[in-house]
Amino acid sequence: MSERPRRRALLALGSNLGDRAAFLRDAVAAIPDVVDVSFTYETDPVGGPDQQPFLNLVVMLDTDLTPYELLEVCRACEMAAAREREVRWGPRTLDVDVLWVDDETIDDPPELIVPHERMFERAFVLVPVADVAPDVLPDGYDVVVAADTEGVRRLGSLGDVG
Ligand code: X6L
Ligand code: MG
Ligand code: MG
Repeated sequence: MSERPRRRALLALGSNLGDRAAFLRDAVAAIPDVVDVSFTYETDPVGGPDQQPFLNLVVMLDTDLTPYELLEVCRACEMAAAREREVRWGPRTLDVDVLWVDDETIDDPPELIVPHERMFERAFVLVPVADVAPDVLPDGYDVVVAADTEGVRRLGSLGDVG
């Protein structure tokens, strides 16, 4: 029998269309094995066309799901939010990305790259990661500076937002 070890995984969630907090809340409720949720941040959009600010957060899972199974979880959440893909990097009701799975590296573009290729570059990811899993951040990374300089504002716990 093959083992299905439980491991820590991090997923990043973002929304900048419609009732942003409701899309995030519904997704967090639907994701299996969630053991921690970062604060929720309002963040200036990075890349893509001119668009509204995002709400971003990160969830931590203790899960035996594989990275590919986690990708399916992400896609199911986006489908449930009726995400439409029109403009590249454009506005979306819900974006869910696999950021990190302990002891896993996967390089299978465009399907799946773990750790996520942009996770160590974007304050809208790094700041909430620091809430739930600061040990995965690059050595010496200064979250406070990143948040101040890159348009990331802490709103509070997801339950209090909206
Ligand atoms: C040069 C080339 C500069 C590419 C930036 C960065 C593209 C990030 C796409 C880039 C570049 C992305 C979110 C967002 C997006 C989000 C906020 C992306 C994909 N998603 N901005 N922009 N939050 N604040 O979740 O991450 S589009
Ligand atoms: Mg994304
Ligand atoms: Mg995505």
